[in-house]
This record gives sequence, structure tokens and C-alpha cells, in this order.
Amino acid sequence: MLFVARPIAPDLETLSRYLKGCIEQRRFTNGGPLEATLELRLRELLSARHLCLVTNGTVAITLALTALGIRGQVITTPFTFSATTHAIIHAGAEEVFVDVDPVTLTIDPKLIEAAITPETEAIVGVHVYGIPCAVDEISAIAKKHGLAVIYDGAHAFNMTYRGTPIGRFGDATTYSFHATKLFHTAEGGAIEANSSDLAERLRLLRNFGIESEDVITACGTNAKMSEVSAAVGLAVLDLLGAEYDARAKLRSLYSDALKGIPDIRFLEAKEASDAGSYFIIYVPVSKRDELQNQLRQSGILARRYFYPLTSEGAYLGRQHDHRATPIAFEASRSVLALPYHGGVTEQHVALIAEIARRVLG
Ligand code: T4K
Repeated sequence: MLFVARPIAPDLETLSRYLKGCIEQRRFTNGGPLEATLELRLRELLSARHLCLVTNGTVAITLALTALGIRGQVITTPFTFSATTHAIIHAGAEEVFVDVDPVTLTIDPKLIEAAITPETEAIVGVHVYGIPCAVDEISAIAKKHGLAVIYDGAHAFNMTYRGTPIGRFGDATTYSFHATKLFHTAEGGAIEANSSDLAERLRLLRNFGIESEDVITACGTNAKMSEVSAAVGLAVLDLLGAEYDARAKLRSLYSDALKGIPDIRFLEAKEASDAGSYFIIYVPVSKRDELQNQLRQSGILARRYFYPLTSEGAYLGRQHDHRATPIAFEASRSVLALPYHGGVTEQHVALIAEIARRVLG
């Protein structure tokens, strides 16, 4: 089976070295040395002003919203992994969906203002597949209406947009370090904050709101990254460059092999560095599931990221009409994430192209 993702496997000796220290010191969590080292190394890598490591990318979004005091309406995209929407709801806020731009599949800034009400407090955009949101337009709208902006950067780790690190936009950007991500800590995540006040609040909230041994000043949670996850992250960091290069090569192999097949559209970031997170094709609604099935029969597990729309969840407790977001609805029935990692060979790419040509051609 060729999976859509294959995590970087840390070198066992390197990982053991980190874990040995952990075991010898009997230090496993609560702000240990490995977490501090990883936080510092990632802050340098991302050129981040402030970075706060947490347990996963979902909690990162909820914590960012909570730290910003958001409990009203949040304008967001339904074309994302369920985590984005769930995190908004877990923060006690109300999700308000607007459609996505047909080219970037990120939240359409032209539709945001019409969705603003007196209850609106924030915008949560998603740099989906490492395609940057329209950050300038979003920032202008947010400034005009006094809204907070959080970007879900689960797919946008270490990328730049027009030469600027992606985390510099908005009040905060959240990351996922799940095993399926380019950089991972098995489970983990982070929040990049653009103000020291927000960073301080995030640190407080990720550790139960404990300010000092006998002073608790906020209703925080437990979102701390463990030393074991940090050890995985530190060991994975050494191998990041090689995996990134393999994916860049794979991107061009895919582009060449699939070029010219009728009805395939590639989704790619413009004016941005390649995040190395996903390779996505956009095909006609009538052919997408057939293509996925044919690939599966040959042992290739392409995934429908993201189907269904998060707004389609009947469990949300609020009715959302998907006809109000037709571009996102069509996208959820048209996209296919192809296997994208260092384990994909030229032979795999040739087979995938042959199947795509058969189904689409
Ligand atoms: N925002 C966005 C936009 C996101 O995409 C995500 C997560 C989040 C927020 C939330 O971040 P976290 O809270 O997860 O940190 C996966 C991931 O679990 C999820 O992290 C990710 N997005 C989402 C797009 O994909 P599944 O249910 O599709 O994963 P799964 O288990 O089917 O894995 C995919 C393939 O990867 C498998 O077929 C095999 C391979 N795999 C997976 C794991 C876990 C491995 O080879 N080894 C592994 O350890 O959700």
C-alpha cells in the first residue's frame, strides 16, 4: 500500500540519546529541557517572534482563540479538516462559514464583510495545502472592523509568502506537528504569536492558568508538549531538509507526468515557497471518486482531503446550508490528495499518471 503520508522516521540512535537524558533526569513533561530546546530551535527556523509548543494542532487553534478572548462569532472556511471548525466550537465561539476563492480554495476575502455582524469577533483563515490566504485583504478588513485574525497554518509550516514568514500575518498562526505532517513530533502543535502579551497568555493557558505555585489566574487547560514528543521533534528536525528536497523533486515528477491529462488542475501556491505538505489535484466531480477507487485497486491510497465540508456535520448543533458555499462544496467533491512523501518512487508516479489518464482521458 502506498499511503498518502509517510512520517519522517527519526534516527533511532539520535532519538535514544534524547530519551536517555529524559529517563536519567526522570523529566517527562511540564516545561522540560527538550521542550525548551525544540521551542527555541523552531522559533529560529520560523523566524518567529513568539512560539508556544502545545499538544496538537487542534488545541493550538482553541487556545489561540481563548487567549484572545474570542467567544462570539468567528468567520471561517468550511473547506478544511474538521479540526478547524471543532476548535472554534471548543473555544465557545460560533462558526460562521463563508465561501472560498475558486483559485486558492482559501477563504474569499470579498465575502467576509457581508458576513460581519455586531457579534463578529474574529476571522480564522486556513492556509489550506500551504496556499496562503489573502492576508493583506483579510488584515485590512480586520483592522476596519476591529477583529482578531488567526491563521490555521497546519499545512503551512516554515513557508514564506512574498518573502515574509507566514506566521507574521494575523495575531497568531497555529501549526500541527501530527505524524502526517512534514515536520512532526508524533502528536504536537504550536502557536506562533505576534505580540508578547498574547504569547504570555498562551503560556499561562497551556499550563492550567498557573502563574506561580499558589496563584492561578486563568481557567487554563493542559496543552503542554511532553518531553517524549519534543525528543521526536528534535530528532525529526535533523532529517527535515532531506524529506523536503525529496518532496520538491516529487512535485516536479508529478507535474511532468500528469501534465496534459484533460481535466486535471493543479493547486499550487503563488508567490509563496513550497510548504511541502500536500500534492493536490482538482478533477471533475463526476470522475473524482472513480479515480480514487481505481488508484486504491492498485494499492495507492489517495485521500479526499477535504470531504465532506466541515459545515455538513449534522452534529454541529447549527444548520449550515452548503448551497451558501458552492465553491467549497464543489471543491470537496473534486480534490484528491496524492501520496506525497519521500517513499513515492518514479514508478509510483508513472502508475498514478497511467490510471489518471485512463479514468480522465
Ligand atoms: N487544521 C488543519 C487544516 C488540519 O489539516 C489538521 C490536521 C488540523 C488543523 C489539526 O491538527 P492535529 O490536531 O491533528 O495536530 C490526518 C491527521 O490526523 C490530521 O493531523 C491532519 N490534519 C489530517 C489532514 O489528516 P486522517 O484521519 O486522514 O489520518 P490517517 O490516520 O488516515 O493517516 C493518513 C495516512 O498517513 C494513513 O493512511 C497512513 C499514514 N500514516 C498515518 C499515521 C498517523 C502513517 O504512515 N503513520 C502514522 O503514524 O487525519
